Amino acid sequence: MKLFLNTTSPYARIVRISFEEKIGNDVPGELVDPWADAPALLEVNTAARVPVLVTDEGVTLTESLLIVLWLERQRPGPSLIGESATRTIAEAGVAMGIIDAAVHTLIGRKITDAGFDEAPVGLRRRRSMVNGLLKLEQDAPEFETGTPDLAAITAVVALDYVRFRFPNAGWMPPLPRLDALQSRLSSRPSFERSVPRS
Ligand SMILES: N[C@@H](CCC(=O)N[C@@H](CS)C(=O)NCC(=O)O)C(=O)O
Repeated sequence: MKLFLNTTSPYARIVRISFEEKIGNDVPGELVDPWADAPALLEVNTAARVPVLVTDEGVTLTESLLIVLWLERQRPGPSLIGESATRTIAEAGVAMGIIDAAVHTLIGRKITDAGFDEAPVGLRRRRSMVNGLLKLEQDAPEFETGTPDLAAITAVVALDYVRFRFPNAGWMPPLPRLDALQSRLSSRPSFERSVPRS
């Protein structure tokens, strides 16, 4: 089994954390730069994006949440779905909206580096980040002990990624409840090992 990843992708981080929480180890990884069109990555993903999981049978799986779905089927315990599947999936959806908006902003800067963030589409993406974070703050995913569920995992991945990509952003609202969740989870090996770094 092998995971194609880079050290900044929040999508790859969700998969890494999910694996480590389930099986107790980081999944073996191959670092690639998705923007460099590495032949090895193009061979396993026509979309040339990370993450990609190559299973022991040699099947390639793409899309972070589909990989987590596959993992959940392969290894039902401990579950990442938590006590209430509806709540977990609803909250994870909000976190994915934040992650997508942040990643799209970075991509927008690649397309037109002239002020993408302040352009109408850039401002929509910023609104998605702020409103998504505020929604999660209002009803923050819970974690006390045991295995964090997908809602808690994606919320912390989203928060860490926005802070990593937009340090000192004046538009970041105060997020005390999300910060408290982040500090409860950040020392777990799965979160610590995968913290975004350039
Ligand atoms: N929906 C995909 C998104 C994956 C994605 O966009 N990955 C980024 C890295 S954060 C990438 O590889 N981008 C390269 C590109 O868009 O060409 C998932 O959930 O896995």
